[in-house]
Amino acid sequence: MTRDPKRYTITAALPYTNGPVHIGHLAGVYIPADIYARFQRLQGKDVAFVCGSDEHGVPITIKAKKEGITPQQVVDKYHAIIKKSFGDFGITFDNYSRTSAKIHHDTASAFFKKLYDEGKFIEEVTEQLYDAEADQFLADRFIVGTCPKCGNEESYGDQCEACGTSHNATDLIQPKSAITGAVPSLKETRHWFLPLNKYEPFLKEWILENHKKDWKTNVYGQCKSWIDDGLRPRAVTRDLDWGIPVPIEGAEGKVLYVWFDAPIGYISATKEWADREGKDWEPYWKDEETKLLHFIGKDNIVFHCIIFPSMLKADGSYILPNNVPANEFLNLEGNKISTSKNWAVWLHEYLEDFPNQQDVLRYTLTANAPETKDNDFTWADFQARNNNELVAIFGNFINRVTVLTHKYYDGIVPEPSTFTKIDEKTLTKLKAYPSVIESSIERYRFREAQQELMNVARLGNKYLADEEPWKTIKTDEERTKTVMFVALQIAATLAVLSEPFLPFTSAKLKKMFNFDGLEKLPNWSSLQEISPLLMEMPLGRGGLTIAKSELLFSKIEKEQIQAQLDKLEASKKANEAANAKVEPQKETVQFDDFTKLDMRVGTIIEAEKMAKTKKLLILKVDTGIDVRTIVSGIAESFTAEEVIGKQVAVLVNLAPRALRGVESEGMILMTETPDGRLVFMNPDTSGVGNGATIN
Ligand code: B3M
Ligand code: ZN
Repeated sequence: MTRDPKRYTITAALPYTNGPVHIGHLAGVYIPADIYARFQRLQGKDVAFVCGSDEHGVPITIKAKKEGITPQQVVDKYHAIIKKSFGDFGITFDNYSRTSAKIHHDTASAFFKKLYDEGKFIEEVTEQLYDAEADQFLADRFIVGTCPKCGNEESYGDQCEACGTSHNATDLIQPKSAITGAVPSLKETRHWFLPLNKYEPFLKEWILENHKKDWKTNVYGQCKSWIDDGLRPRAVTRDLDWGIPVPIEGAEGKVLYVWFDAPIGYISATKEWADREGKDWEPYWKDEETKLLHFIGKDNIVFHCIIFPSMLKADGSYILPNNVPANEFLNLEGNKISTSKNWAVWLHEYLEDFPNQQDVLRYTLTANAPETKDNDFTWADFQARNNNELVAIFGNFINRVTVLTHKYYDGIVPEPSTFTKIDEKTLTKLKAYPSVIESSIERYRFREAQQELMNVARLGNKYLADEEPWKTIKTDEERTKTVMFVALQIAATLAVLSEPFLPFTSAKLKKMFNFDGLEKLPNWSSLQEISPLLMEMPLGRGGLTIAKSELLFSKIEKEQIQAQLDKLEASKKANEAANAKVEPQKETVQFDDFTKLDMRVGTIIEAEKMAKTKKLLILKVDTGIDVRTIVSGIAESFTAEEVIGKQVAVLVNLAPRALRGVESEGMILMTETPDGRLVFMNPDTSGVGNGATIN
């Protein structure tokens, strides 16, 4: 694109609707996309910023099975949570849609149908694993078996999580259906494939030749390696009962592959928005003067750079993305963020613990954005960024300016007199920032852009420290007015420039500076053209009144950070417990065998450690039948004093046996925590007397 685009279509990856969103999503995709969209709007550009919930695909059906609800119930639940989180964090989608919406089903079906009618697919019958018991073909995630590489017995069909290798489901040793446990068989099934190999010449020219310079190296590198490896036809349909039905005859029980329908979701979301706004959606997808951008995470590169563009090309009426600024991954405290392991900072939970502090998280995530490599989020860094940067630099500057303006001038912006060299230099520097930040944003370097924003606040702090209005006020009133005027220019500029990064703070600042009362509202471009800002404003000259400073940022204490670390530790523990190896089930017993066991409720009335042993306690237990001696191997988990008075479950008809010379007449039933601590099997037995039978 050589000249200024006429409009922008900005897409952000559609999150899978099988869980809430966390900081990794925000840092990798939604914050950079939002900064970009806000920035363009601030310049008066025509923007369609679209996203929506990705509600199809196997992970959703798995989640539904796990929770015993329908896939629709799963997506309804998480769509609402995700949508709210985005709103809460100020992600300014023009439309947040969902792929279960009718408009999307229609759009995706029509897209498929057109390619089908034009003969763009190849049809092929292949053999796939089939679960006869469940009467369904098994998606990769529904097959478990032994990994041929490392021997992990719980490898998935497509990938082994233990050693990380990806393989074909048919490579697994002893594959089993995750649905019924049955051994799957191979069965023929018909599917439609997009022959990616045919698009190789196009992709080579479009990416390898034309986008070598302007695409990020991580994105370009992945594309190149895919293309160099040679592209093969890719199935765009699946045997599944959740998704968009394949809209042709003879395809019953088949749906569009989720990665075929999801990117079309960007188009449906644009249509839905255009309908609502009374606009025409087509120029946003079909006019060459539109700049189309996909913001995604690195695991989605192939879909957005190879497959979706080939689909668009196959259709022939669409434009192609101008850029796909994919980010790497954000880790959390040194470990990979994981929804299933609950190793994450969930956005809705963050807001419960840090209400109204969206900008602190936005700021930290941008400062640490995984733009060129994976990065780590730590709570210590979060605290430091807040306390040392937002509070100490940004907040401090604004606070000093507004407090002094109120103290000296009752909040009215003073008229400046003559500018000194330093004033001129400072204002010249200030004037340069909008284009410096703009250049970083236009190259998708959001960390750098935000650093420059902070440099504006630093410029202000340095100016105040050097010019010391709190000293000159005693000796030179005219000079003080000029200094405060210049400092206010910097503060007002911050109000505008911070909008893409710290939208909540920016809104507070604009309110404080009464921008609403200005005849001509300052925007990004005006900062470069007409500056100093307020000087050009009628109200500025006439004495614009500013409000008293609102608290922008407050210090985060170490207790708050510790609480977050404790929360993570707890989820690590819970996760370990959940993953503890479960003993395989023993051989079947008949009911008669079971009824031979006589188990009773009893109470431990005496206990003493058996001399010269580590594990054994000698207990006297009131079984309701009698009081008897039981020797129990629990001394590593309990002291004798602790167990006295405990009501427990006892197997009373176990043949007596002597342990270290003491005859034991029964057994106390116990279980064990994952870290080996014994626990009594005495769920709530209040009101139950000794001797009550357990069965
Ligand atoms: N649902 C995958 C993901 O969240 C995904 C993106 C779709 S974008 C069209 O990684
Ligand atoms: Zn493996």
